[in-house]
Amino acid sequence: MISKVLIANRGEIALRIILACKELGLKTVAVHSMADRDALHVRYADDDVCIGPAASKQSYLNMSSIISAAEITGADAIHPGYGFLAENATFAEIVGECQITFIGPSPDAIRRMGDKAKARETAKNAGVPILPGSDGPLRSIDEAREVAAAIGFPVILKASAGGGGRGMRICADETELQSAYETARNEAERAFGVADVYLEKYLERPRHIEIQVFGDTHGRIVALGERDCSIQRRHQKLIEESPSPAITEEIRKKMSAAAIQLCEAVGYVNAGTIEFLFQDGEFYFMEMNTRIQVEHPVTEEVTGIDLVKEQIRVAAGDRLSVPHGDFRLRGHAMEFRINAEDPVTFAPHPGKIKEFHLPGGPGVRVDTAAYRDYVIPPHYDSLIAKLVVKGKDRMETLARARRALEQFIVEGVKTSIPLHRQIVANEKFINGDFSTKFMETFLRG
Ligand code: MV4
Repeated sequence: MISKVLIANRGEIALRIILACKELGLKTVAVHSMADRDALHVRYADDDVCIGPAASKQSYLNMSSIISAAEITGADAIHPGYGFLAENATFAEIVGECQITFIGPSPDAIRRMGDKAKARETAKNAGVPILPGSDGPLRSIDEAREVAAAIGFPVILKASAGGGGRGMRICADETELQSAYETARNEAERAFGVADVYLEKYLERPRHIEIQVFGDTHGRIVALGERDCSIQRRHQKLIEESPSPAITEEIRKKMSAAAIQLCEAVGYVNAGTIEFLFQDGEFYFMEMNTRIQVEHPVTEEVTGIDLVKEQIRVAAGDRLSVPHGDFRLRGHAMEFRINAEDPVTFAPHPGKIKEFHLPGGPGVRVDTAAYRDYVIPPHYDSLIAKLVVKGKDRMETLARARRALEQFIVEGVKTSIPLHRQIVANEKFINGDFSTKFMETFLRG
């Protein structure tokens, strides 16, 4: 069904997808910008095509260049990875119209979930718990005031077209709401071209817990456990783990059932993630991501499923390979995102990697496309490696994480490794006692 896959991405995820293709016996095509000529994904692919200048807009976001590259090389499928065009419904649509298989969900599913206010409504109609708030986007400041008065402060304004924290405003009272309403709309308009915002009850110390889901074209949908992604800074995840130290098997079952209900309501196909906020024993739908995520290896390590190979098989029309019957997570896994950034200011720190030594040994996996003497270009995100550690339980995983972080050597650029070393020594983190507020407190303390 599929014989040659074009990877419309770069960095570690492009490499990760190439590895999956190789295991499936498929040919690969790398596309790259002028800044990425020496990138590993270009070296490992069977074919490669330069699709434009360094700037993402002119290369990795350039739909016509990418489609042309597929046509020229005879690729019959495109894997978008994460970021760039992964959640662009128009791109998925064009790929399909060109008789190329898009390795991901339908354009319709991407569109329905891309609008966060609409996704909230879809979740509500599917019987998935949501936080009290507005029905769809707010029509006026008066409606915002009415809804807030009905549910009580604090509330949070979120951009319908947003996600990942941009265009959000927390409001403690009516005065704050009054000024935040216009600011949030302006910010949303500037960032996404759509001013719509919606309103929800604001939770003070939730955990971010997400369920990995997978659907095939034969109508089967499975939930593959959760990832706890509460350790974030400025809406960038730093550490993810599975299982979550915060939830019971009962909550896991309920969250998984809710995630499956939502997927069934939209006929979801391929890999997806349903994000929930969890606080005081209750969970609430937040948003859905219609892509493979950065943190997918955490789920791979506790389920034994190769999610990227599964994406390709499902896109080719195969049934999910996940066995029917009782599903259980095995052991524990954690991912540490290694970014080339200043550990204090978190500013990106591109440049040449002068020394690069990866940790290894039992339970250690590193997904990376970096190497010694590699020059990190300044044009893209700062992720240079994902350290993924697993063990029989959380304590063994933490012990392995500690020694792997000690073993990990990167010189020439500043990285988040020293920060991770500090976090894995923190008592609250060790005890699994944290919320999305963890990093704020941690960095102040
Ligand atoms: C929230 C919330 C509290 N209450 N929504 C942040 C990213 C975006 N996806 C949604 N986010 C939040 N939404 C309600 N109703 C708190 C956050 C939030 C957060 C969530 C996950 C991880 C880190 C965070 C940091 C600040 C705020």
